[in-house]
Amino acid sequence: TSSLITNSIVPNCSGRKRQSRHVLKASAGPFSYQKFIHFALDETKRRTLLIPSPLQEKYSSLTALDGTTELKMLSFQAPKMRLLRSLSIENEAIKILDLAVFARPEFDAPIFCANFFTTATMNIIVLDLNPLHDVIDQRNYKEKYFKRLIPLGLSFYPWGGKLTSESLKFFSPIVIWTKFPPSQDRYDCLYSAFKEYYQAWLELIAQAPEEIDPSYIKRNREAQHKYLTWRAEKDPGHGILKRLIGESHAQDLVRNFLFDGLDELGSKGFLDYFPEYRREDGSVNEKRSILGKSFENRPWDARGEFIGDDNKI
Ligand code: BLA
Repeated sequence: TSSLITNSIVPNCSGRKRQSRHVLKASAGPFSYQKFIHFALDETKRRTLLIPSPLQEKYSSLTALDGTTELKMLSFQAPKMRLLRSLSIENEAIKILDLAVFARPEFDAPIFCANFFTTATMNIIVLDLNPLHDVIDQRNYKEKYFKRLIPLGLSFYPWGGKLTSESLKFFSPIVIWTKFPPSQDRYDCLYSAFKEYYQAWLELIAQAPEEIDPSYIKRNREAQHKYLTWRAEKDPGHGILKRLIGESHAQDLVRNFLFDGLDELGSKGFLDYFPEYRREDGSVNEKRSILGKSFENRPWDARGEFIGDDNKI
């Protein structure tokens, strides 16, 4: 593995900039997301009874069409957790982690979401507690879960730039949406942030009261179903999965593993939730965005107030 030495300004995790002579690994080589998964599982087991999900039997590992890349799947459930699942894909050239935890619909807790895509030249990072309900217009939901977490979101990460506007509705004021070139410092910071966000999420779910009003439970179920429907149809990772394991395996993995619950939590289809994607012949527009890309800069201020253009979402 060759490495190149550069002089760059590297932010540390606390947000202060410092000058450092920095070693950039020229390949995605020794770095791995496995310890992120281990951390999440260990911490969850410390706090609740985690048992394997029925999905585990069917989804455990898969070898890609190239004959070498392994896809590893883990899935669990717990008294308050409908599904904790991770997909990791690692080879010499790429490292991918998709880890999410969905509460049972009796809880309106956010969805833990870690999506990391790493190549030899670039990292595409989303780390968030995706809100189940609107945090732009529904003040009370934002206050309930995010008010005390706002300081968590003030880490150094520069905003990753324009993104499909639809995605923003699924993000919280503390979202870490960023891109960066390979750097050990940044991986270390990312691991710290992951640990903090995961602990914060575990605390939220531990404290979340169980809803007994059927209309609230229904609302939570529908919100989760809409989220699953969006991601099962439009998640940016799909293209890569198709290339790795072929169209039909990718479809199955996405619909029945990553975003499991589509068939149980609701019966609406993609176009019911996102009618703007309807084409004249009634099919779903394949574009990844109808609203277009926007938000060049972070649309949340340091107090967690939305400062983006509402018309864009
Ligand atoms: C890019 N991934 C992105 C982008 C976002 C996300 C916002 C920027 C491109 C855009 O959509 O405008 C992630 N988007 C999310 C998440 C949500 C969302 C988490 O709406 C949740 C609601 N990324 C992965 C995995 C792979 C992956 C598992 O998490 C591969 C298997 C790849 N993401 C990936 C790639 C890009 C990307 C290749 C860049 C390609 C592109 O912009 O289309």
